[in-house]
Amino acid sequence: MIIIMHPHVTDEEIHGVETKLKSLGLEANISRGVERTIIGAIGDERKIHKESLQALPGVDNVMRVVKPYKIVAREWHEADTVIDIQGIPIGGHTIQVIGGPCSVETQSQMDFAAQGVANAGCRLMRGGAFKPRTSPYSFQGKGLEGLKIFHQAADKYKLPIVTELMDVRRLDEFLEYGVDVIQIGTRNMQNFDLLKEVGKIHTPVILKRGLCATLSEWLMSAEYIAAGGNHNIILCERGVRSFEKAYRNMLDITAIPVLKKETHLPVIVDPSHAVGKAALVPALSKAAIAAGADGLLIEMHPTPCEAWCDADQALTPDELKKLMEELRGIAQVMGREI
Ligand SMILES: [Mn+2]
Repeated sequence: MIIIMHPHVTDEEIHGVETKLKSLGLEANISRGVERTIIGAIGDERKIHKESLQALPGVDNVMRVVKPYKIVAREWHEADTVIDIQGIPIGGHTIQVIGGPCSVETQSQMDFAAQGVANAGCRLMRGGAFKPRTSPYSFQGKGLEGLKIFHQAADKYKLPIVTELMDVRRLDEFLEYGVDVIQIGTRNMQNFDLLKEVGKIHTPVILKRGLCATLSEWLMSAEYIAAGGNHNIILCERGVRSFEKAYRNMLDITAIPVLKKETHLPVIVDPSHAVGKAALVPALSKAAIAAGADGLLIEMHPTPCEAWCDADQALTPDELKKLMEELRGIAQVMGREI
């Protein structure tokens, strides 16, 4: 059961609902979003009479949500959620492409990358300062210095920055350095402590799908963030592990329309990490838009063959620009724009 409160609810009204639930032997999970406060009733729901809660001050609606994920479920929120990132909407009519290198390397590399991203018509930029690498001997990222370099490059073109948070102890620094979108990577999709912490802030979060995660597990992870009060969640399909060796991962295109049915959250696709080869990125990007994705996360490097990380899958600035032009055609067919 979820209790959706009025937009301008008072603390007293929230407390009233909490008290009522407690008197019925249930616990209340209070999720204070920017726009809405949603109270989840935890416990034996059979004791609750919907009407008695509905009548409480401040209550907008009471719903029984059958799904294990509630706040992120389409069941209670029919309309698509549109997330605002420094004035750039994700999840609405316009498809957003987030471009940039795998990792932050040097100031000039990031300057050229930002120029390429802006020139291609992308409105957000990606780049990793803290890198989750399979081998401990691989390059681990530039760390906080990388965030500074990233901002300096992206600010020139007013591109909000997207970067991965791996360690909960870095969250304050991420906020201090003005990270616009926090990415939770595939390996951390079920790092519940991390999810709970990003649930306490309101910075938008891109939650990537785990390597072997089912859609239900993924949505439960999103629910962890939402339950804490952060409703600004963007799901990112990035390929799942399969038996196939010809490419890096298998992009689950089917996940896009299924997620669109299950959740009101925006769904974006990362074709670069899915396929792992630059030449195949355009085909997957087009397929993703055609299947209903709200955006793409694409790796682009000023000189891919010199990239310190994921060199095989990065597009050149020219290739990104060409792809953006092709994607505009697909978006138009879909009744959308880029
Ligand atoms: Mn990468």
